[in-house]
Parts: sequence; structure tokens; C-alpha cells
Amino acid sequence: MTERTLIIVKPDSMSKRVGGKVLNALESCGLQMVACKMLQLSRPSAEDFYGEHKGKEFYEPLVAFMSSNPCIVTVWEGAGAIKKAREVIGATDPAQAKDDTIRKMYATDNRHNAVHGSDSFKSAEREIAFFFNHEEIFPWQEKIYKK
Ligand code: 3AN
Repeated sequence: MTERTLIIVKPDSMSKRVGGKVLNALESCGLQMVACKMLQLSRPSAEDFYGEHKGKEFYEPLVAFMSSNPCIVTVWEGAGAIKKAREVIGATDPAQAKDDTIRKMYATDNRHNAVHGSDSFKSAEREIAFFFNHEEIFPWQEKIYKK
């Protein structure tokens, strides 16, 4: 089934200047980017985005990190996009991530872990609407551009 997923190239990837490599890894797994913007999350926006983790010990430092510097927020489309992106992203902790995953290659630790990817259809819907309105998403014209 064609799905969409929200991917954030986190501030650590941007400051290490590997943001392009993160995006390239997603392109290489066959997904198509359909929306993209660079922004710096405000503290309240980061708190809201990660609201489900409020109360956990990593919540405050996560919010501080995610609002500390700019990131690239993107939407990707494709068959099984949510699971496919999670596979190429790898485990939350880079020490546990499989070889060739984005986090294995570019993450530092389980907070500075390079990239965010939606974890379910429901999360993807919420997270895409958090950042993008309808006009900012460009559906892929597969028949025209497919290699
Ligand atoms: P994932 O991004 O792998 O789905 P979640 O949804 O469990 O992970 O956690 C959201 C974010 O919170 C992670 N991407 C990571 O930045 C941060 N995080 C999760 N667990 C920890 C932890 N034990 N210590 C520090 N940060 C964490």
C-alpha cells in the first residue's frame, strides 16, 4: 500500500554536515520525497511534537536538543513507506543498529541519533499534519518520472 511518512533530519546530522547523506539513504531505498522544508523547532513545538514522551527521563534533553539548531523536515511516499524508512533508519540506539542503517553510519548516541521516522500510520498522519499543509505536499507523478 502506498503510504507517507514524516522524516526529520535532526540537528546533529545538520551540524555534522551529513544531512544530504541521510536523504540519499532514503532515496536509495526506493522512497520518493514529496515535501521538504528547513526549520528550527521552537521549544514549545518540540514539546508538542514529542508530547507522548512527556515525563520520561529523556524528554527534557530531547526537547532541548531538537530545538537547539535547524533541521530538515520531509515527507516520503512509497509502498510500505513507514516500515521501509524505519528499516533504513535502524534502532534508536546506534550501538544496537544494524550495519548500513542511517543511525549506524551517522548517529552519535540515542539522543543525537541523526533522524526521526514516523513509527505508525497514525503517527505519520499526525506528524505530517504537524509540519505541512496540503499545498506543501507534492504527490509523485510515477508514470512521468519513473526510471
Ligand atoms: P525512535 O525515534 O527510534 O522511534 P522513540 O520514538 O522511542 O525512538 O523515541 C523518540 C526519540 O527520543 C528518539 N529518536 C531519541 O532521540 C529519543 N530517545 C529515545 N530513547 C532515548 C533514551 N533512552 N535516551 C535518550 N534519548 C532517547
